[in-house]
Amino acid sequence: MKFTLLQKDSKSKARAGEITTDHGTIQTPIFMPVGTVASVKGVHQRELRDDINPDIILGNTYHLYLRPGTGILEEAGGLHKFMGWDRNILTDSGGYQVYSLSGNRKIKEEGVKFKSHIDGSNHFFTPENVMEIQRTIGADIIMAFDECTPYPCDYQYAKRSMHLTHRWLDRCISHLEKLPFKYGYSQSFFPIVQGSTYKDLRKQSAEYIASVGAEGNAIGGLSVGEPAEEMYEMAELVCDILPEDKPRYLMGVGTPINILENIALGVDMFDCVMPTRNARNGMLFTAHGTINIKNKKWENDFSPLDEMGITYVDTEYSKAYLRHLFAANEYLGKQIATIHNLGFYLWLVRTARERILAGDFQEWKTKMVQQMDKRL
Ligand code: PRF
Repeated sequence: MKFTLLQKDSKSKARAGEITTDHGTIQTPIFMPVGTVASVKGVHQRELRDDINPDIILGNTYHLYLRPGTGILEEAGGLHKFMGWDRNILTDSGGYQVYSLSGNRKIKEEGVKFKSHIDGSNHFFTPENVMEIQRTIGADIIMAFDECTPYPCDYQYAKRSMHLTHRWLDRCISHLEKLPFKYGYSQSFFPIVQGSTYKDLRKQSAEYIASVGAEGNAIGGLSVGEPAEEMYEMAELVCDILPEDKPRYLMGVGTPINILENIALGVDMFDCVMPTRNARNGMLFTAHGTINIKNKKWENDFSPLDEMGITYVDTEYSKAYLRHLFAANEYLGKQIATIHNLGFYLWLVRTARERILAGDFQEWKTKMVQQMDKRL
């Protein structure tokens, strides 16, 4: 993997860059649509590629391990072949999903014992077997096995958990060295900064993560319920410590406003279920604020879904039509809303990149944040 920093903004800490892997180039800042179970929910791969056009999507180790399982993925020749996606993929390690989804989890030094959210069966994740699973899934970027602390989290717990995440990181790295790539292309490994909302822990964790010299670095444990200002404060502190010549990935963030604010602090990569999940509930993100398409006020509004026309659904369909599809509980409503939202998120990060390269990112960001902070 190669990361090239193309431009640093003069009025903020925003950066524009390029990551090149064996599956192509990722222009940063980037938003990665979430394809948890080898599917970006509601979007056909062809629409994803041709209409939304992301350079990279995300998959989840936790889900793919439980279903279809590593046997099927290995037999298919890896996740890219299995799902018919030949661009980049990043897999999260399960270090978050195991805490948010599975019941009865038990965290020990050795690893995490958990019950499947699908059938209640017992499983055990360790830094070692999670690296093996991610080798078999075959994503281009794979993540360290960490513990994401909840919010709020008392200082002693956050400190112990951060040290555990660091020890697990050492185990991930030494095990990975013994595991060859499986499918003829390389995989890059990103460690994850933790430390909850404590400045001294965040500093210590960022310094430790930076010291391992990985190809890219991630910030975890944020966007878990803390106020946005606290998230920004932690992200800035960590970005200032992480190496400048490596991509920085803020995990699970966030709203369009969160994304622009964190780009301004030096974050390069984002993922979040919000554009897809909220779409399925009838919430549309636009440059002028959010729309609840189920609202009666759209019943006879025959104007285009979004005048900006970023994706074809924006001009092809009216608000009244989409509202009708949601009222009738038609699958197509969720699909159209998902394409719109992902199109908008990708437009947002692409435009941020253009503005960074053009030198007026800060002015554009201030205007956009103000504009988007509305309910239409
Ligand atoms: N760790 C991992 N994945 C994550 C997170 C984390 O802390 C978060 C936190 N917002 C989202 N996804 N491994």
